[in-house]
Amino acid sequence: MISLYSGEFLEVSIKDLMIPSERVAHVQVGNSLEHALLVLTKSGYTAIPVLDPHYRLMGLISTPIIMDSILGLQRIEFEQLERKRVEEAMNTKIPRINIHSTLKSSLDLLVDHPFLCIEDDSGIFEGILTRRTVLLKLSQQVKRYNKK
Ligand code: 4BW
Repeated sequence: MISLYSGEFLEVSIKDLMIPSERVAHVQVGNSLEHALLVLTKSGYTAIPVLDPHYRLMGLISTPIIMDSILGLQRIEFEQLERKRVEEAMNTKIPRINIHSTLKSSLDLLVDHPFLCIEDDSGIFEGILTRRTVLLKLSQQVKRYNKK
């Protein structure tokens, strides 16, 4: 049996696992949907954070959200991509975690979300915690345990 209560895993600081904001693809609230689609396509990610000009986390934008927001009754209205702003389409109901929290408080959220956005105490975006990073950490832990 692996004891996940060993402070080595569950008590790991989010700060030590996160992808820092400067390495996270993101868009701003005032950007057009066309720009957001460009960033999503170029980065290869399905969903990315939306920030305000002060680097505060406002929501998430994804390719399915963009496509849905330009879907007309008869056709996809591509001309809307240029007109519509990210803030009109983004998902604002997203889980947020504090930079001072531990992995323990984030595990349940990662079941339903491929990544979690991390904020500091004043709501400034600090980075993301992805499923990949957490699974990688767990895998290292299991290998270490098996060697003992
Ligand atoms: O461009 C990519 N590079 C790498 N190294 N891996 C990628 C890339 N695109 C996809 N992946 C892999 C990752 O394992 O596919 C998984 C699902 O991607 P997603 O969700 O559906 O675009 C990736 O899993 P993950 O690393 O655990 O990341 C989970 C989600 O976190 C991604 C994406 O929405 C977001 N994300 C990850 N790194 C990001 C990011 N968003 C913006 N910038 C980043 N640097």
